[in-house]
Amino acid sequence: MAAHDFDLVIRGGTLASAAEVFEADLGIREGRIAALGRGLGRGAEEIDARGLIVTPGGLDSHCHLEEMGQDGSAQEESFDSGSAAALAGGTTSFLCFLPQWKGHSLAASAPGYEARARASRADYSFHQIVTDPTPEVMAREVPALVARGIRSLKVFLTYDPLRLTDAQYLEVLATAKRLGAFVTVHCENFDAIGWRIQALLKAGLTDPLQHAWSRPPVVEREATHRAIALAELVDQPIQVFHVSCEAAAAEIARARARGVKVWGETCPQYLTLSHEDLVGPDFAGAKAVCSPALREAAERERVWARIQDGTLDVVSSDHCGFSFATQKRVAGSSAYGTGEAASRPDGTPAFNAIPNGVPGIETRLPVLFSEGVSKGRIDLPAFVRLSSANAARLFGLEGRKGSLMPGADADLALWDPDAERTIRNAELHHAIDYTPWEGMAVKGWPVVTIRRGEVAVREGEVLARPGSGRFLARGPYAAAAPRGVVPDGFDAALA
Ligand code: DUC
Ligand code: ZN
Ligand code: ZN
Repeated sequence: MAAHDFDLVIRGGTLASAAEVFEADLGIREGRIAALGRGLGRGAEEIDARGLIVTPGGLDSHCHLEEMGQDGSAQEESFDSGSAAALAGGTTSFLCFLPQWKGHSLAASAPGYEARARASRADYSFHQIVTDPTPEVMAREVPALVARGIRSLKVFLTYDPLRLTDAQYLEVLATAKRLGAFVTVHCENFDAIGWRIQALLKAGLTDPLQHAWSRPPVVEREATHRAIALAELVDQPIQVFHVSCEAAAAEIARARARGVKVWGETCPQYLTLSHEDLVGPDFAGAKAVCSPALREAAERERVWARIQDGTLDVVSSDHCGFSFATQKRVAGSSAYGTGEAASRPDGTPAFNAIPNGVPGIETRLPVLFSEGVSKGRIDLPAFVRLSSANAARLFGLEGRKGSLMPGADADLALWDPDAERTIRNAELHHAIDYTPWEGMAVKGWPVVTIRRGEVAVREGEVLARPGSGRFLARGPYAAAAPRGVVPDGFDAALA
């Protein structure tokens, strides 16, 4: 008889799944959850979880790591540092992006990117960005990608070198439908933003705050409406990325009420930051430049309300690694900026040329736990749905990630709900020189992170080795399947 029943037992914790909260021990064998129950048998290793809350490890379904620019440069956040930060913040797996550059095949766009990702300490998969949906890319490269288990595409309706026309977006939707792939969409109106930028620059308004003025909620609402309408026309499921405002969320809610398969994601920055973070001495507002832009302070509670009513059901980080001392200060240093690289007399970029994005892969869950669970806006099952379970369902990882059911990967975060911490960049594990949440007091912190049954982080010390993360191949799944409703019964995608 074996000397022990399990490799690891998490004993005496409060378990929180996507559906319920209960007291139980959790037994792990060979990296998977093997049993839940009271008084489980012995483990070769045991963790005393009394007083702790045990949730599935986070799945961050939208983060930018070591993303390569067209000139071959890579974002400062490496897979090694970014995955260490993810694990330290209770996130055990993530989805990031394979780029495509206009005029280039998928294969030629990011040579070596998948090899770089093998340095990850957390499990990972990719969304494929499509910027140039040529017949060759759509007919040969995307099917080959899906066959390899990369089953989600990302498209942009803005950013000059990335955006698709409506005709191209329709092509991507139709291809995804034929292949059973999922589509995620960045929704902002490119021409409207360009028009506002020119007028702001002409008026001499160049500060980081004007980034928000250049792309107000109506610009996001219009593109969200259009993205959904065209997806409805094709009958292709989509997720609207990083919803920042009620007006865009309302478009999603209306479409869902019609039965359209559309989902909405938001990020901690839209729940906690505002225009006020875009203002400050010494160009500090650039730290909070992201797109969609931060909104007026009152908008945050409206976004929370859309979380509470289920319209927005995933909270991702949209982590972007642009350090303040380096890339944030270099005009046009990223494709995630709009318009010519205009600089100001002091050398800092005008608002439109600041690289867009904030780092948040490590703080995503502590901020969501503190502002959500500790402040009573959401309960623990909602926290689990928002932080992992819903993303697992939408991206083909259901039953493997975001679950406490026997058979799921033993990815867990053990939360001390009473821990009071102040977020300090100096204590984070990412490679970026700032956090927009510097000085924020949070209540609740993940004190242990377990990835596939191994203790990956204990009290802030990252134990998981670079290269120990695994690629997550994804097969066909229900959320990506069309619902079978097309206008007049004529399916143009299959004709
Ligand atoms: N928005 C950001 O803020 N950064 C990266 C890309 C994006 O869409
Ligand atoms: Zn985006
Ligand atoms: Zn993004």
